[in-house]
Amino acid sequence: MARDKIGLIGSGQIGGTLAHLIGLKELGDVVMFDIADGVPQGKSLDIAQSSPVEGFDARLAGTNSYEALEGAGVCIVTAGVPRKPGMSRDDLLGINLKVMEQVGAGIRKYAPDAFVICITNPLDAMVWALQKASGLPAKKVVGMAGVLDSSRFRYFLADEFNVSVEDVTAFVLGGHGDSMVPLVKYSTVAGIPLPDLVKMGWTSQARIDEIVDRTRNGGAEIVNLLKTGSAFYAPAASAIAMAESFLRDKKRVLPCAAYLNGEFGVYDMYVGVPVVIGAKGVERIVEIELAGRDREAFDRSVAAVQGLVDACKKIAPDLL
Ligand code: A3D
Repeated sequence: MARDKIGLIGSGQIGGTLAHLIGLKELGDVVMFDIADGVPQGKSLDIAQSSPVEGFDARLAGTNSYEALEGAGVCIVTAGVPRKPGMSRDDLLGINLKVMEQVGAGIRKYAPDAFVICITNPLDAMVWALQKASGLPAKKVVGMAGVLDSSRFRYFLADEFNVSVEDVTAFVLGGHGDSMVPLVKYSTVAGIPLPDLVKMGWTSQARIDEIVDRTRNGGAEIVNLLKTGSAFYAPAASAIAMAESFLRDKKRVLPCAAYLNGEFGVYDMYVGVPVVIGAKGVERIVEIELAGRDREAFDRSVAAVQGLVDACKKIAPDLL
């Protein structure tokens, strides 16, 4: 069987890490695309030259032309510009929206059957715009945020309890970052929910609240440490987990920004919810009952995403 072809649209910090991981995991052949001349070519060659040492077989190529994405089964999108000092959220939205329009057109033309994972920020609005611009079925276009947010939460919890990260599960809903909604009662250590662990004296509610807060600000903590740029190892690993579930039809249950049209009472928006990812893309949306404070927090998160989507609609009415 021929290897899968994976297109990486954007070859910056995350794009390079994605290519390296795809090679190490032998997930397929890689085409790195970027508007910056030489960057995708240089990074793909560098990673290809590591393959004899690491012992993986994959073809890696770099390009500045969308044509090279022809036939890609998966496209992971990180193209865009980061927010710079003095730039408002709306300025960033406007610039990256234009990028999503270009990327969407390229995918529609050369990789219309691909499973598309968007990482570009502001995530929930950009994945919405990318789906509209590409015209691909909504179940084939998802956003990566929840896997990263829940991985950060799991890591902090494992550290708190001094147990393996493998035995910690975390459940998060809602938009990316500040408005993320961690569902503490569905987050567990070996199946034991966090509220029970508080009762068992493993930790206190105050510590859990601190960990939730640190998770919500997980991206900003790294930006402050790095001074330039944002996190890229964990975001890349998270997108790879989603791509792998699609390519290997694993049907993993992962929190992703998925298109909702009625589920959770949300219409025509991408919001972070648990989904099953298999060979058909988003095969199922796991619609849990939300009540009380969880519902309120989710609604607040949805309202924040709605604000961004409304801004997109104003800037680019043709997308609708
Ligand atoms: P960076 O290293 O700047 O890479 C972005 C790349 O996009 C650069 O190489 C640019 O040349 C390229 N680019 C710009 N415009 C275009 C275009 N029109 N077509 C093709 N390529 C283009 O950024 P990064 O890799 O660190 O991050 C990529 C994106 O992911 C950013 O928008 C980040 O904000 C976002 N991000 C999201 C998360 C989430 O959890 C959602 C986490 C971390 C980063």
